[in-house]
Amino acid sequence: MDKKKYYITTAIAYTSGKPHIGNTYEIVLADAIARYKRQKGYDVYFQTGTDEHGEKIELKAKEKGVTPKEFVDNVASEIKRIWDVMNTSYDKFVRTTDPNHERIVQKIFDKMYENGDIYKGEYKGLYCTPCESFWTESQLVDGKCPDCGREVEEKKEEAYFFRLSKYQDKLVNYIENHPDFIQPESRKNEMLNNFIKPGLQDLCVSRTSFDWGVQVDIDPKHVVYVWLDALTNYITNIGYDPDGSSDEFKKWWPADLHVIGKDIVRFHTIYWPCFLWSLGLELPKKVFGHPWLLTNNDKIGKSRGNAIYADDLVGLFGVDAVRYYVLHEIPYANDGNLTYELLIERTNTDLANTLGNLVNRTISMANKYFDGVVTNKNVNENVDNELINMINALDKKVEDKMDKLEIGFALDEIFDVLRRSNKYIDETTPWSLAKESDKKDRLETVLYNLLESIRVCAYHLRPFLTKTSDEIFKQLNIKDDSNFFNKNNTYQDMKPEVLFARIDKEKKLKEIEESQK
Ligand code: ME8
Repeated sequence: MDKKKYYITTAIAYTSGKPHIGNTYEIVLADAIARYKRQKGYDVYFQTGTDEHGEKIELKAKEKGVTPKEFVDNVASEIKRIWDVMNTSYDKFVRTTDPNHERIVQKIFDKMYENGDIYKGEYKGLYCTPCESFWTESQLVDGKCPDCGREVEEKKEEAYFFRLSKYQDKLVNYIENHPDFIQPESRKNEMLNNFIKPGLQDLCVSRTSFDWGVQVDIDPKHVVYVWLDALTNYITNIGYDPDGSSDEFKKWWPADLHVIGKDIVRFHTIYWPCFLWSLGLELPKKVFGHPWLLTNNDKIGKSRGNAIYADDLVGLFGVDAVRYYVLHEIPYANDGNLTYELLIERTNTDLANTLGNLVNRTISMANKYFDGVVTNKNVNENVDNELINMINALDKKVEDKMDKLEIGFALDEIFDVLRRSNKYIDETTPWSLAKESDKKDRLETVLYNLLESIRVCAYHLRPFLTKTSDEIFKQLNIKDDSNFFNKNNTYQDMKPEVLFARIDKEKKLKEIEESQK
C-alpha cells in the first residue's frame, strides 16, 4: 500500500538578519512534527526557507554597502546553518530569489490579472516601512503600527489590487465549516471576528517605491507585494505552474500543515486562501499559529538587546537540551519564556535527573549484578503491571497529543513514564534484592522491565531528542525498535555513559556572563 503523504512547511524567515531563538523555535517545532510523522510511516515532505525580497532588505543592504543579493546570500546561509545546528530534517530549503520561484510568481500575477482578480488602481494609505504593511486609520494602535508600534507615514502610489473583498463570504463560510483549519481555536475566532467579518478590503499587491522584488511582467516598474511573493513559496517550489503543474505538485498539494507564528496567521488564513481560490487550487488542510517564545518574559528583538541565538545556546547546553526546552516550554496556545536560569533548571531536573540518571543507574545495575546480560525472568509482582501498562499506553497518549499539535504535552507523557520508572526503582529497591540470593530472578525481572521502559521511551523521544535517543539505543546496545513492551529481548554489552551532565548553575551563569563581555 502507498504510504500516506504529509506535506509540512514553516514560514520562510526574513533575511533581514540572523534569526534569534524565537524564529528558531519554529523550525524545531516543525521538525518534531515532521520526524514524528515519518516515524508513524508517513511519506513526509518538509519545506522551509527564506523570504528575501522587500524594501527593508533593500535598505539594509544599502546600509552595509552591498547589493541586496549579496546581503541575502549571506543571511540565508546563516539561517540554513542555524537550522542545521538545530539538527532539523527539512527536505528542502527554498529561497524567494530562486529564479524558478520568481518566474512562477510572475505567472501567478499574470493569471490573476487575466482572470480579473487583480486590477490596476491607486493606493493611498498609512504605511509602516519595517513591517512593509499598509494600515487603515482604524487598525492603528495609538496612531502607530499595530504590529511593531512604530510610526506610520502617509503614502500614495499607483498600484495593482487583488479582489479580496470578492472572497469574504466564501472565506467566512469555509472557516466556519472547517473548524480544524486554523489552530489554536482562539486564533480562528480572532481572525473571524476581528479581521474578516468587519469587512475585507481589496489588497494592494504591487509596489513602485522600491526595486528589490519580483518584477510585474505586464508592468515592469512595479514589483510584486512581498506577501504574494512569499506565500506562494509553498506551491512554486513543489512544481506549481499556471500552465501545467508537475506530478510532484499533484502529489504534495494541498499542504497538510503550515507551521507559522501567531503574528502571521492573518496572512495565512485570509490572503493565502483567497490567492489559492483565485488560482483554482485547494486550501492547505491546517494552519497552526504557534505562540511565541519570550526572553525574560519580553518580546525578543535585536533592538531590545535581548536577542538570544540558538547556536550560542547549543554551544553552552548542547542541541537536545535546547530542543527540549523550547518544545516543552511552549506547550500549545500560550507564549513560553526563556531565561538561562530556567534552561539550566529544566536541563538538570528533566534531562540530567529524570532521564540521564535513570539510564545510567539501570545500565550500571545490570552490569554490576548480571555482568551486563539481562533477560526477562518473568518473576512478576503487582507493582510491575502499572509500569508495563504505562509503557504500553504511551504510543496512544503521544499520538493524541501530537494530533492536537500539543508537542510539549506529548513530551510530558514520555517523561511521566520516565518518572514512573524512577519511582519503580524506589519501590522495588534492586540493591536490597541483590542481597538476597533467592531474589536473583526477581531482580533480573525488575531490571528487565526498566530497560524496556527506557527503550520504549527512547523510541518515543526520537522525533524530539534525536541524538539522545540514538545515544540511548547505542548504550542499550539493542536493535529492537518497537514501540511497546517486548517480553523477549536480551540486553547485553551495555555501556553506561553520562547523557546530560548536571550543570552547576552559578558556574554556568558566570561562564555566560564572561562570554557576553
Ligand atoms: O514573518 N517566538 O518572517 P520572520 C516564536 N517572512 N516564533 C517567532 C518569534 C518568537 N519570538 N518571532 C518570530 C516572516 N517568530 C515572513 C514569513 S511566510 C510565507 C513569510 C516566527 O523572519 C514568526 O511568527 O519575521 C514567523 O512564523 C517566523 O518566526 C519567521 O518570522
